[in-house]
Amino acid sequence: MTLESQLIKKSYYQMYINEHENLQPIRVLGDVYQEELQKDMPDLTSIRFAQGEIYFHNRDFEAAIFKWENIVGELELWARKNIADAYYETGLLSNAEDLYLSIETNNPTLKTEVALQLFSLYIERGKSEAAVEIIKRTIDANPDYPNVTSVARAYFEEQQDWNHGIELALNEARRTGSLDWFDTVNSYVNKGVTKSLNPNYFSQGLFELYALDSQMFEELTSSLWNSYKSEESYFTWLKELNHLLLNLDISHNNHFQMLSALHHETYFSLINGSQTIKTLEDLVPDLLTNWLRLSVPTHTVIASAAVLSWNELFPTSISMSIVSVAENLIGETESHIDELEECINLFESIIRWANSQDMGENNRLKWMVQQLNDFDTHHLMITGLSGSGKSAFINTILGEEIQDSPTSSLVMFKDFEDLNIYEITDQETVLLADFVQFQERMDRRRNAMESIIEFQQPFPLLYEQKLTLIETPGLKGSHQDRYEVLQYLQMADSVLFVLDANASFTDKEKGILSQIHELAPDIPIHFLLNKMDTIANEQEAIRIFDETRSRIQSYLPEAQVLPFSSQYESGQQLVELKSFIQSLKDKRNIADKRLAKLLFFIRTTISRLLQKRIDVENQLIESVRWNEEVVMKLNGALNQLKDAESQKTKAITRSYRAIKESIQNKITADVPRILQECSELIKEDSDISTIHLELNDVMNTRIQDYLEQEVMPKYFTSLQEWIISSKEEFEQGQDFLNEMAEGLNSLYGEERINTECDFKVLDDWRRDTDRMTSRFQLEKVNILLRNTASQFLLKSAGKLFGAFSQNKTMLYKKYKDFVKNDSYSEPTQVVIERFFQQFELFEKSLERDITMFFRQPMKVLNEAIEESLTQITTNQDILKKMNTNPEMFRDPLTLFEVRLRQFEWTTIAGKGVQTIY
Ligand SMILES: Nc1nc2c(ncn2[C@@H]2O[C@H](COP(=O)(O)OP(=O)(O)OP(=O)(O)O)[C@@H](O)[C@H]2O)c(=O)[nH]1
Ligand SMILES: [Mg+2]
Repeated sequence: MTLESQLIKKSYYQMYINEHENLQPIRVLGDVYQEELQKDMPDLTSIRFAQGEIYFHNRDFEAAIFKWENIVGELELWARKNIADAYYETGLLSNAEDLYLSIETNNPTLKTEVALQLFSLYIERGKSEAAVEIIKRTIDANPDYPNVTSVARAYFEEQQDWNHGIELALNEARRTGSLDWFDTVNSYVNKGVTKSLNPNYFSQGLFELYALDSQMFEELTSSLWNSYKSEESYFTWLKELNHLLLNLDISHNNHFQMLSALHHETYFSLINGSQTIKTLEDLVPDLLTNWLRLSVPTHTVIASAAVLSWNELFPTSISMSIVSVAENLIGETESHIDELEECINLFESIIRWANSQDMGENNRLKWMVQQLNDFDTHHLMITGLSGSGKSAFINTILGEEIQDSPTSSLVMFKDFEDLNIYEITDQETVLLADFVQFQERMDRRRNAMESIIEFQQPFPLLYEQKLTLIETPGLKGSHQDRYEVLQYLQMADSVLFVLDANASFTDKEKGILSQIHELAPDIPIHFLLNKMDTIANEQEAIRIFDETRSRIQSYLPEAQVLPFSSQYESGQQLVELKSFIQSLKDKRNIADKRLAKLLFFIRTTISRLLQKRIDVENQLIESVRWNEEVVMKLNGALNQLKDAESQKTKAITRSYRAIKESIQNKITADVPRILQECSELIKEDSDISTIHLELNDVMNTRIQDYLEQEVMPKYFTSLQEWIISSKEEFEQGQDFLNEMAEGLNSLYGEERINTECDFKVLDDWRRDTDRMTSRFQLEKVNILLRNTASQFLLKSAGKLFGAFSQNKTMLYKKYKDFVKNDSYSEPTQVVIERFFQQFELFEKSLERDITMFFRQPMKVLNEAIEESLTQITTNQDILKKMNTNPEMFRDPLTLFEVRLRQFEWTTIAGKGVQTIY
């Protein structure tokens, strides 16, 4: 044992014991002590030090401290450490700490021992920061010292101090190259405690690990990959990883199963449409390069296909050498994927995405893909010119009168245990109630090509022949066929073209056939020479058949021709038909061909969606333009309406005022006369002193009578006339508005603007005028008793008259003159005022009433303007969004195309199956 380890273990005293093993150590040292004392210059230091150890071991700490206290020289610092240990043991932690800290030494062992003691002490005292600090310092200074790193690791793990734990593990792994430490790192990663670290934290370590052990490298890299998957730093990780892998020398002998699978999975999730191309451009080329470099055999084809398809859509993004590796590998290697399933997945993800983009309504397409995915039956499409007898043929072979009128939409006949008839449109699949409903649908001509009928029923022949029939409406021989009937061509595995024996294989039919061939060169076409019964005799029939067949075969050498008549009931015909059907069925692998068709549908779907997007944008632009036009017109209409309203208000109120004025004029003319006429009542014997009072009463009565009997009826009649003329005004206004609404509605294409005015206003007026003119009571007017100067004079005169009767005659005359000649302008005014008083409110509300009349159209126009304006802003917003981020839409479609190309590479290029464009 070295001196240092003795000091560490406090077994320094052993060197005194050696030959005295039988004696008590304390005794042995006691003897040595006595011996030393005998010397001239005794040195008791080492003995005291050793004695201290023994007391310490015997837990006599006080004695131990006493022994160690005065030690100087080489052992002094160890002695101080031991004293601190003793304090530690007795629980005097603070004293212990102070002492440990006071030890300043360059001896690494002592330093480390002190540090380890302090570390434990800090832990015990709960000073975790200090504990971490001291242990880290110790690891830095002396990592190889026994237990230092393991103590630290245990502590960090116990404290769940993962950051320090990882730091320690990774540093130690790198420092020592020990796989155990790498394994520790791996276990931390799997625990999920490294997620928050920047991915580049591990790069150098991984790089070094690769050189040490590629299996461990794969394991740790995969763990890290999985741990970063749902983190924000995921893309940073992928970049870091790309970079790392590119810098490694990876040979094909390495089988990185996990990494290959992760590349596979990551690549597909990256291109699922949720990322922009811009983001992917930075990542995918390197990811694919690395994938191909480390792919395991089961992934080789798909990785190669991924490289090739990505490189096709983003040329030069992947290095030439990798592309040519991919080209070589793809031809040589067997693909291990279930292409069909993947293909259906791709199709479904496109449809899902389309739905999420409000581009749904793909039900018909979905149905078609479903049909293609059913490999159990051969799809025979029966087509031909209208009236060639397709339906009759189908009726004959199915043994039922299913159709008797021209066929209006595509019908698929399938053998099934029950009768189910579905109508499939872009929006939905509807189960038709019964056969009658089916026939109704078939009779309906309009838009029939927009829907498909699936007719399920037990059909023994179809069951036996494993056949599904697709009947098309008659072809027209025009370019329209291509967009209507022939859009479904890819549903067919082969085509049976029905000819009428009376006019077979005409130029029109040849035209159609070349269209079919152009659209689907891969689909075999055969012929049914129908209506053979109509040919006069057998010889002629044979001639026609031979001639037609040779004409057909000179055009389509592979085509077969079968003579047929739905009029024949012979079993022979059916037997021939069955063997004919048998021979139609293509021998080639149906799955491969259907796959090509599915890829065709996916390609069409992608381009349709792109087109749809353009259509949407154009519709939005058009809608904005249209709404702007509408707003302009509506504003014009609104202004006209306002003009009409103010013009009508003016006209109606003016004519009302005119009536009022004429009545006023009448009263102004009549009342003074009536009053003047009252002068007749003044007689010579009238009591001059009271006559004015009597006169005043009479005058009021006469005016009352006048107003009630003469003015009011006249006023009433005028008002009725006025209402009639107002009605005319209103009707005129209504006519004008109706015309305006018609113009606007033709713009809308529907009865959108209703400008019905509120004629109830007139009823209200009628009722009000009736009520107001039915009775009138004039509040008494002070005509002769007014306080004007002349009145006053009269009154005083009255008093005088009484006193001086001799002047009576003269005064009477004068008074009479006065009554007869007075202008009565003031009382007349009062009468007018009182008369019109009750009409005041009515007059005042006229304007408001007229506004009420126009209220509805006003409201309708304002609402329509508001609606159009809202639509303009909404659409402009959508357009703006579409145009600021066009890649949001285009990118996913581009990525779908990448995936499509990939399948084409894996399936078609690999197997020599033709692509359909
Ligand atoms: N004599 C005779 N008449 C037939 C034969 N097949 C069909 N027809 C008649 O030809 C006419 C048209 O027959 P369909 O079966 O409706 O013809 P289609 O090709 O289905 O017509 P579209 O649905 O309009 O394209 C009907 O009047 C049938 O009765 C046949 O083999 N012999
Ligand atoms: Mg038909």
